[in-house]
Amino acid sequence: MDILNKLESNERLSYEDGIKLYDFDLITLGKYANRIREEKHQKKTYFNINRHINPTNICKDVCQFCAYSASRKNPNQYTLTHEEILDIVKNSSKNDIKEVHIVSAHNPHTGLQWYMEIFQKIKTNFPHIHIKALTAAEIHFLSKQYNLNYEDIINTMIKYGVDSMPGGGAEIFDEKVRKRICGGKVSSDQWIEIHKLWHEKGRKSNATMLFGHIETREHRIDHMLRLRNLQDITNGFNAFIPLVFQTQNNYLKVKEPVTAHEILKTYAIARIMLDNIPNIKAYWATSTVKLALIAQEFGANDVDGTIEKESIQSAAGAASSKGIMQNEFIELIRNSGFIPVERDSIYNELKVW
Ligand code: V47
Repeated sequence: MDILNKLESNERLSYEDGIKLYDFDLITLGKYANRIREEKHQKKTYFNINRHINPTNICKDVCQFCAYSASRKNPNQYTLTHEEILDIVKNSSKNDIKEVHIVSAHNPHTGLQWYMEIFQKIKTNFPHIHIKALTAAEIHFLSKQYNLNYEDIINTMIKYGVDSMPGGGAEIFDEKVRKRICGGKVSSDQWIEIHKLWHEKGRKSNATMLFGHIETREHRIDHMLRLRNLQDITNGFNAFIPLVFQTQNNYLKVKEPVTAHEILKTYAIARIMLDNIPNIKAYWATSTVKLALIAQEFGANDVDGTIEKESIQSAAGAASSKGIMQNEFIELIRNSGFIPVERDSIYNELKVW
């Protein structure tokens, strides 16, 4: 059966089909991606009110794409105290945040308790706030550093109050590309294994893909299909988040940022290929707000959150360091013809605007 017939009859597409999709013109891709989006979510676009916190930038790994971790490119090391983190949460709770998204570098000096106890302190003081924390890359780092297995770390996270896992650290699963851009940290199979274990505890997580650097279209499709395979088994992913590579202050010599055209194609293809992941998130911090809004017509049904402070992508050039105001977000979604829906971290609808 040819791809158009498969698309018309909502049939699952193969790896080869996925690659061929990139040869389709953008408008045709958008038509099919939007049809799936509307079947699943109609005109609703999800966002949340959240706060990103990055407690330390001291990292034992040197990922070539990273401008955030303290290294030659960023000599300003920091590690927040638990009191400072609690102050941040206290201030942000005045803005009615529903989630803290806590992701750190791989700091070998702090101790496991520093990583874990902050979750307990946040939960005790702000029990209504969802804690989305620790990427699979951090879990892998902690397991190696403290000689514990993944399940020990995951059980500790749950005990200390982590509710869900963010999708970071996935980068690109292709082993050759991975070796070049982030050799030494969590491997692709380990990333998948950690999310599988987390899902088996009945918990939800997200999955990212960093694209627009040295990977090819084939690597992107391979990445998506590895996620689709796991989702068939666990159904634990809430959202797929294609992260657009930001080119500044890092070790990858990518001169030309990926084009808007290619970004929209990638969102649309993700929507089509990932038939079992309900939400495709156009993370505005990496796509820009304007493109995230257009992505709503190319399969994306989520634009992430208000964030308040963003340090990872903005270090590499993204205009996201101060987050976005809730009212502005709502107006932008509405003015682009979609229905803004505030969600919680696991996609329960909180308010239709
Ligand atoms: O894994 C690092 C990426 C990720 C760059 O789960 C870069 O809801 C672009 O995973 N250009 C961390 N990206 C952020 C992340 C995330 C963000 C928002 C929501 C969720 C979620 C997860 O940031 C890393 C890495 O792939 N990153 N450097 C860069 N130069």
